[in-house]
Amino acid sequence: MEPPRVSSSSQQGELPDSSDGDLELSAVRHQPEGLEQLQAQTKFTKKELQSLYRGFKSECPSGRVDEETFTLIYAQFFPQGDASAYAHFLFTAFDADGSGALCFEDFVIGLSVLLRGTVQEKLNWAFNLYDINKDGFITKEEMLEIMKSIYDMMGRCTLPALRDSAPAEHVELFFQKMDRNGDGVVTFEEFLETCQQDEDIMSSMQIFENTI
Ligand SMILES: [Ca+2]
Ligand SMILES: [Ca+2]
Ligand SMILES: [Ca+2]
Repeated sequence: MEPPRVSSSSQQGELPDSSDGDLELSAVRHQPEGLEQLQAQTKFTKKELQSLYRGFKSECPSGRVDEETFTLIYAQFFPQGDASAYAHFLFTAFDADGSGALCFEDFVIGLSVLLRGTVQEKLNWAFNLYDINKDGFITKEEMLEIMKSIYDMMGRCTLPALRDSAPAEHVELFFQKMDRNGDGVVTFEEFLETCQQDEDIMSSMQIFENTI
């Protein structure tokens, strides 16, 4: 593959230095136009983006992470449980363009929301994660799948009081609060309104944040 040379770009001089020729070529191929755009799309500075990019490329020289690799990496953080189901939902949420692979942009755009986003942006991201079929509504079935995957991932030993019914109870509680008009589904408006008014839910969102 022929790396396009963007010799006229003044940004080229600011690319991360690297003794690894391959990495440098990839950086040249990837960064010049992407970097400006990513600065606009995220809340990271150019320096932060460059540093994130170096980390990404050293972990993932191809510049793409498929779901299998993502799951393997993610599962290492939860050796006591089975993280594969939750990793799938996370992968889908990060893969905003639905390409089936995570590129650097997918990662930093997601990370920017999760680390630097406003409450509303974070909640929007969470809603999208819970809305498995992306139709704009969270159903009980979707919420149950997510809850089960989180409980599976945590493993039984870390939550000693855990019972088999716990995910379903968690979902019932969630719906009692969230489904404000009682039609059986939760819209983003309901989700947002409830979360912003309810400190319990905001703190239970920690479960979610801690598992990212
Ligand atoms: Ca993608
Ligand atoms: Ca849905
Ligand atoms: Ca509703």
